[in-house]
Amino acid sequence: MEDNLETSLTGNEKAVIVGVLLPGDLPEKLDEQLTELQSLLDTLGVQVTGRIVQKRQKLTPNCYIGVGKVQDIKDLAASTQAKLVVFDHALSPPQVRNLEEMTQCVVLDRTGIILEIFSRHARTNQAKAQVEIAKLEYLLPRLSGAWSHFQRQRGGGSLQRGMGEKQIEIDRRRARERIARLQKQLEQFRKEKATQRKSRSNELKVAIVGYTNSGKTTLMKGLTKSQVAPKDELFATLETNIKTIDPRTRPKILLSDTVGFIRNLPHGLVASFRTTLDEVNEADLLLHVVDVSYPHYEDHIHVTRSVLEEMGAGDIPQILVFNKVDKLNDPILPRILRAAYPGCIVASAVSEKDVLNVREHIYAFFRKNLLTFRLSIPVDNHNAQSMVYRNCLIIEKDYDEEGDHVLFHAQATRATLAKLRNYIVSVEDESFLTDKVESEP
Ligand SMILES: Nc1nc2c(ncn2[C@@H]2O[C@H](COP(=O)(O)OP(=O)(O)OP(=O)(O)O)[C@@H](O)[C@H]2O)c(=O)[nH]1
Ligand SMILES: [Mg+2]
Repeated sequence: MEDNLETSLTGNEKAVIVGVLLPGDLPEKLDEQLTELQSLLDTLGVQVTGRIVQKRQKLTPNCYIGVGKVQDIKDLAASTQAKLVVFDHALSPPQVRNLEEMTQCVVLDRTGIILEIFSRHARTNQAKAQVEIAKLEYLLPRLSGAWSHFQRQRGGGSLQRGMGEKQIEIDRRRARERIARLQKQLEQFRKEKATQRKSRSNELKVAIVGYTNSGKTTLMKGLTKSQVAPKDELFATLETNIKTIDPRTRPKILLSDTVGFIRNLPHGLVASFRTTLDEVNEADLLLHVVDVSYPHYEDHIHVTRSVLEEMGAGDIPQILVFNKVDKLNDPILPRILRAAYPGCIVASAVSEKDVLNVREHIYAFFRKNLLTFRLSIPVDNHNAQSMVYRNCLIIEKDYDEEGDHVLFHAQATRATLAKLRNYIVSVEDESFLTDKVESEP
């Protein structure tokens, strides 16, 4: 089955990219979007040999753009030896078929390209299953031979049209069966992850989110000093990576880096990446990283916010981190940003000083949300004491006069305090976070 659906590009292809300017669209914006499409293709190793832009009043259902323009595409592709034509918009399966016939090229749309990148970058079984589902769902209605003829073409055969109706039916059925199997597998992963998350319920969780390539992994690396390699590629990270921000803090603060977002992220992908994105949904705080060196960064903010909304994570508190300021060298910009987005951080993820500042903001956020309290725990209750050592920031430890109770003055989240409720002596209003940490005896 998978062989029939194999769409992987070899990496040496040349492509012509196509964008459509509709009434009300700004030409510069389309230009930026095509540049983004070009970097998506670049990530796949596909070389773009030319761009075609058409102004249109409306899109035509049969081949999306005008017939004259299709001829231009065909000529440009032929003169630059491009075998691929990539549209910035989503195309319907019949449109792809018509366009392929007319241009004698393999026609792909943006969704297909994004899926291809995801599929190349998937490393864990979970990510692989998630991508495969999205890809199969995308390909199902397109199983008319368009993709498999690409295979044949790559194999050196001539450009043939279609495969037998019967074969298509068989392939569709097999695709559906495979999707069902993969979904079952994912459900199992989800359950395992939910159990893992439960065991971390006393910890504070920060998820780093943002547009792809905004610098999430770089910031994660700086904040945790871990060796997660950032890459100048779109969708370099597909799995969730979780690390403690500083192993000494109590409660522990866990940081997770995850898959980036993009304009028109295929819906199938958002749905199948639910397991990965669960980490975001359960975070106490989101660090929303924005690449401010991109001229239309506001669009990226908007896209990220709407994907978060779609995932049901729109209400989680967010700190905006305007990243890559070092690339701009604009002394006024930080002030403008702070005025326009109160509470934001302006930073460069490659500057140690800036990363420390981000960390301070995270601590400050939680400081506001921690409770300070006094506990009295029987000396022989090792379970409760160990919970205090693991999950609370201990300000002071003492013994009562008889020496049969340990007295803690400490801070923790509401969830932790709820678990220690039997030992509470008092809860204070004001709270503060210190770096003083006592280690477990
Ligand atoms: N100059 C500069 N480059 C940065 C900064 N932050 C990240 N980069 C670079 O930007 C590129 C993308 O960074 P990543 O950290 O991989 O971005 P990401 O958001 O994790 O990307 P995906 O996982 O692909 O969604 C890398 O080449 C980084 O070295 C910064 O503050 N300044
Ligand atoms: Mg990343």
